[in-house]
Amino acid sequence: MAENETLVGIIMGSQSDWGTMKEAAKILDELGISNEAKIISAHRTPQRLHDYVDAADAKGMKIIIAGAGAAAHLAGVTAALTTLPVLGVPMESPALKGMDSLLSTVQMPGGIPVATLAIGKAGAKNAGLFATAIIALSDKDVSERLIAWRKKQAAAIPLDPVD
Ligand code: RP5
Repeated sequence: MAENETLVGIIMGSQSDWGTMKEAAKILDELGISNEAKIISAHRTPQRLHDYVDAADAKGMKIIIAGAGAAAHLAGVTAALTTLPVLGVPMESPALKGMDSLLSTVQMPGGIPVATLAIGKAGAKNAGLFATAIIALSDKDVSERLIAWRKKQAAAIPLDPVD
């Protein structure tokens, strides 16, 4: 792998999605996985999406995490343009609390897969962890870091509830 290679691309439909999508970036940073975040909309900036996916394929990116809300077609259109794994994060949209985002992200036609995570911040965090798990399949150091992260998470959870 080249020194400055970006393994995970995080794309989102709007600046308004960043408060959620930064959870993916945070976990990837914590686990030492190179990543970048860009605002790219399937509807408002379609050419930017095409250009980004073409460049991602060409420069050796491994995974794209796509977060969008409402008529959330970003992950699906991204998946249509590449065979890289695409992880979809539905935003918790104000109008329908993310059900619109969830259904429009998850319900892909057979032949073009998107792995859809939970609505909102939990989904973004888990997308970062899922991307790490994919990379860990072929990188022992990453695998060890992920195992250590899980152990630390478990150790931080108290056994006894407090009032
Ligand atoms: C989607 O529309 C974006 O992903 C965002 O979640 C939603 C609203 O966008 P803004 O109107 O806040 O820019 O495309």
